[in-house]
This record gives sequence, C-alpha cells and structure tokens, in this order.
Amino acid sequence: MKAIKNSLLAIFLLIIAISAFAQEKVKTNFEFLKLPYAFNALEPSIDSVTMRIHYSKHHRAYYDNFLKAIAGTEYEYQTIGEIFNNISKAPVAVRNMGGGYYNHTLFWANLSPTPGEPSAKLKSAIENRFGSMDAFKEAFSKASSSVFGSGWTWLVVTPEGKLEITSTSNQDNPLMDIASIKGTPLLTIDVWEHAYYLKYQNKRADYIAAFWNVVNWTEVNNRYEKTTQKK
Ligand code: MN3
Repeated sequence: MKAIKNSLLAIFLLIIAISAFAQEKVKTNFEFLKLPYAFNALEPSIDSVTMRIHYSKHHRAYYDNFLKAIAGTEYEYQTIGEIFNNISKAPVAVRNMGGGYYNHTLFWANLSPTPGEPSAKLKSAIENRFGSMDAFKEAFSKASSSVFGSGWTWLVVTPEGKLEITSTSNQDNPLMDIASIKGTPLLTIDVWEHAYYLKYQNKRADYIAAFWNVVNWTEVNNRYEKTTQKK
C-alpha cells in the first residue's frame, strides 16, 4: 500500500514538474533571413548597389535595433503578429524597428528575378475587385507614387476577405492596430527614397514601373492561398 502511495506521489510530482517546464516562456526566434537571390539578380529593374545597401545596411539596422528595443521586455516572447496587434501601446522604437524588420522581410520575398504570374484564383479576385489586372496595377502604382514622404503601399486581404490597396507611413503596416485599413499583406512596395534613389533619383514613378518586372507572383499567390484557406 505504501509502495503504491509513494509511486502515486512520484507521478504527481512528475506532472507538476512537467507542467512547470511547459509553462516556461520561450523567446521568439526573430530571424534575419538570407536574401533569396543575389544582389544583382533584379538588374536592371533594381540595381545591385541599392540592393546591397538596402538589405545589408538598412534592413540589418532595423533588425538589430528591433532586437535591442525588445530586449528584456514581454515582446521577446510574442510573435510579430501579436506585437503589431497592440502596437499602439508599444514604445515607438518597437513600432519603427519592428515594422522595418518585418516589412523588408516581406518585400524581399515578393521580389524575384523569375516573376511568374498571378494564379487563376488571384487573377479573378483582382479582376472582380479592380476591373482588370491593368486597372489594379494602375491603382497600386498611383497609391505608391502618392505616398507623401517615406512609406509603403500594400495589397491586402481584409478580415472580411476583400482585396484592398492601402498605404502606410514610415515603417507602419496593415497588421498594426493603428492601420486605417487592416489586412494580411499579399504584395508590398517600399517607397522610401533609400529603395530607389541611387538609380532613379527623384523619379519614383520610374522605380514603381520597374517594380512590376520583378514582382514574385508565385509568392503573392502562396500568400493569397494561405490567407483564403484560413477563412
Ligand atoms: Mn527600405
């Protein structure tokens, strides 16, 4: 009888130990992803000097400063989505650096030297919403050339499942609780001057026109597929 009691006690203590271990908070692994192509891969649309500086200096600085901004805080244990969901309550460094880190990660992935094409499903969703593929590109280009100062333009799927074009200032994005139009990003363009100035100088419109030559539609299709599957 005593042996049974002891082994029950041992099991009980083991369960407590396991659940304590399970509750121990695990830090999120925020990764600085490798650029999925060479710096010169997007030539002539985006030049290699711009790519090198943009990725290794600008993006890297956002990433490093984001990690510094969240060090020793609750944010180290949250996903990037959780952080953005409550960004209005976060210090400004977390908002700017976290946005800069995430937005660029998305931007590199939505560019490619082998652009592919929109899937039939995405194409028909774009046509339903904007009239035609060309009308969509025109509206997106217009929105990105109209961003005053530094920012980003996005194609998103709203929580209602609608496609929308929206722009954000600085390093804000549509996942943030402060965004005027919220949604899951499918496609984005960086219209900060550092993204195009070396090659295009003040001609942002030329950079935007060239952007369409290197859009990674395969990636955009995948994001659309994932987003619509969640619903
Ligand atoms: Mn940038």
